[in-house]
Amino acid sequence: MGFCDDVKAAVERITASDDITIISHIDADGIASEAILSQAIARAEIQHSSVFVRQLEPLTMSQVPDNASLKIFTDLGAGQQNLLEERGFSNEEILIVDHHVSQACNRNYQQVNCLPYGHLKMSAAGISYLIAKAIDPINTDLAKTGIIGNVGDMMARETCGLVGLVRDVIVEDAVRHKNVEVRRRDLNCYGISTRPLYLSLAYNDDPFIKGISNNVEGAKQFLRKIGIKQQTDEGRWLVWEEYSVDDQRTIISALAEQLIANGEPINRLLAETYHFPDEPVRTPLRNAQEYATLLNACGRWGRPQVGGAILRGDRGGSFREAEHMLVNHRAIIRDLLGYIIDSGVTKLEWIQYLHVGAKYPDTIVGIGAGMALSKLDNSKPILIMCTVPEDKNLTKVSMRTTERMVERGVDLQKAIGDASSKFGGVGGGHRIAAGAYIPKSAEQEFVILVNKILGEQFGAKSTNYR
Ligand SMILES: [Mn+2]
Repeated sequence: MGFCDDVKAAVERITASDDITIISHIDADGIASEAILSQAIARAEIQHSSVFVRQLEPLTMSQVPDNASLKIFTDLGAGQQNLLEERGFSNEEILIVDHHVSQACNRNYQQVNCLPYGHLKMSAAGISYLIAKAIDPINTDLAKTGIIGNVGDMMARETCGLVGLVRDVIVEDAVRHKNVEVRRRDLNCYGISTRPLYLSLAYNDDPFIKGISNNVEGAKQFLRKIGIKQQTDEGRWLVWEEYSVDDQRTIISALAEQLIANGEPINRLLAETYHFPDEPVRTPLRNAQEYATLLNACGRWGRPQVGGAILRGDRGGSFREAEHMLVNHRAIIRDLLGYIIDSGVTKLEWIQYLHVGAKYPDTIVGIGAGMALSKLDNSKPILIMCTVPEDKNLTKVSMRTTERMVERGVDLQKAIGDASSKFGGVGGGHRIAAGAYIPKSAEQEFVILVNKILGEQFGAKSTNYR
């Protein structure tokens, strides 16, 4: 059995089903995977519905419906098969479409996973596309979405372009379908459709170009010096994709010279990029990288369905909503930061905590917690709770501390993991930043337990520390 056989077997399962539930992840790859599979399934006239989850763990499993449908897990599931087993799912109910490492499990759930076959540079959207195409060749229009998912999952980053099966099959299908244009030797730089060129260059540090990377004024001067027009006659800043091929060549050679002058390699200056000629110019929809960022913004704000609607062609309300989430990202975090400072935290002996309710999405709360810590007493780790929109019985907990506290023995991943397991939850993260889902009814007990564990961690390292 090879990877292709697994794809074929999945197609047989799907086309033999009369009701399907897709359970997918809320990042760009998960949103793209869901969009590809659900469109292919809809075109095959099979009844279906979709659920998005932030992660698959004991307390979020209840979002997976308990019905007779075939459950297709995309971009997740491979590493959580014991959870599916605990939930009592039989082999007949489950199909896993994933590119993450598999977890050993007593039940042998059917899976399409590229990883064991050595396809390391393929994301779940890539596998989903191969399945969609095998369901019906009419689905090659979805190759574009497959590319967005793969690029969103960083499959093109290391190799400066997509490689392997994704390059040979999905990109080629998309080019034949004419909704994707490949530029083989384009500038390896983010923001080519929406950012003024000098900002694109200044914000880019791969490769790091001395005098330009992290140097907004330097980037502007560099373009001026080589005689590149930066603004339209009306004063609007030009973006990379608006420049003529000649101008682009001039800029790339000048950048290469700059790298060589500094004794730096030029191998990462160019990359293969994926452009979408059928999308409106100067929008994030024009290239795979920025499109994926837009989808990630939707997921981060708890609105993956908005990203899905855009992938299905909505250029009205959904696109405007996604752009708002993308553009106002910083403003909303600032707002959250202000809210944390204004409402104030409750201090216990070893931690400080706050509940922000439903005011902010749980995906943002961790970022706000980290920023708030720099404005508060940072000798105590901060713990922030918020409600989970999909499940009113759940609370999301985020914790942050500083490098100095980690040196003193603080391990938030362990603290939050140990504490949440007492209440049936699972914690994850790192020593310096961690999060968990807990039952809403356990909030107070949880906070007290985390405080106690943190006290032990501080105590174990230095009994004198106060
Ligand atoms: Mn993925």
